[in-house]
Amino acid sequence: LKEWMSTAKSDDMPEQPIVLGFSQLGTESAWRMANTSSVREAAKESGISLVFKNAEQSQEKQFEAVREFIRMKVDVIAIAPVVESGWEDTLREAKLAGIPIVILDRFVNVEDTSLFVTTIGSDFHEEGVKAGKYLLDKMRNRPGPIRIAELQGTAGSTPSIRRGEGFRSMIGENGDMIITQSAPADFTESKGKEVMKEFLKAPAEKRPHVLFAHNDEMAIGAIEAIEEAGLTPGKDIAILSVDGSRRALQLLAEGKLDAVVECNPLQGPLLMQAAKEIMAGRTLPKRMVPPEDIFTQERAAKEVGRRKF
Ligand code: GZL
Repeated sequence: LKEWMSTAKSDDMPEQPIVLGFSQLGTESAWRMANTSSVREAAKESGISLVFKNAEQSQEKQFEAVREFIRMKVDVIAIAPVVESGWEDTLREAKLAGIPIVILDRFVNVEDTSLFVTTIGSDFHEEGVKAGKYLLDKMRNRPGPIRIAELQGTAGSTPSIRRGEGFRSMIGENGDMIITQSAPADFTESKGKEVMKEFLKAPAEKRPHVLFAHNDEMAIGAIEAIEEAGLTPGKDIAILSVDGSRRALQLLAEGKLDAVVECNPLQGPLLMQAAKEIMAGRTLPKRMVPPEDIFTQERAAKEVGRRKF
């Protein structure tokens, strides 16, 4: 009877919830806040116990968070890495502790890809290509030279590197389109405004015809700078952005933005599924990419109400 009780007890006992340690990189944009909400909600729905740490854009704080998760002996660690480089040692510590790692959103640049189980995130190069394709199409009948300003995201981050590459791969061949000004603005509204103000100090004949902003916050900051300079966004300067937040879709409907490339933040369910599969001992694909679109002015009014962030 005693033995039966012990097996019966263990069968009936509710499984220990999976403990997932998540190092989120910051709170810099609506996209990031939606990404955090998606992870929190999906953890709750999945019965996964989430230990959440916000690194406020500091890679050092992300290293500390991973070390804390190792001390806590969590089951799985997820990281949204603020920049791609410098991750080998931290990931190796987790591997040596026998804790599997999922890379979320942005990527890590490591030789040994066995240091993480899978990456869940957008194809940022394709997002840049979409922006470039849209611009080529919009400008096809306009005589060159067309001067382009670019607000890059956080220097060294995957979306900033790859969106820039994708965009250039499209407009590079077209000699009429020249990126005359380009600088990082950290994916924030305030920095986007500050850097755009600098761009607009150029003499009128050097002023950009087009702005490519690597996310909505920087585009919104740039619009403020453009209007404060007495110029009309969407008329004097055509603006392309990435993410697809409600604020951006509203500006798209008002004609202040020309196109917004979608970048999907709702990765929570995919992350929880990955954690469960890892704990069940199943192997996962090395890469999982959410579906994404591009929004133009024609569709803006209809789409703005559907945005979840
Ligand atoms: C992209 C994500 C970027 C968003 C920005 O997946 O890493 O970081 O485009 C956010 O809004 O700051």
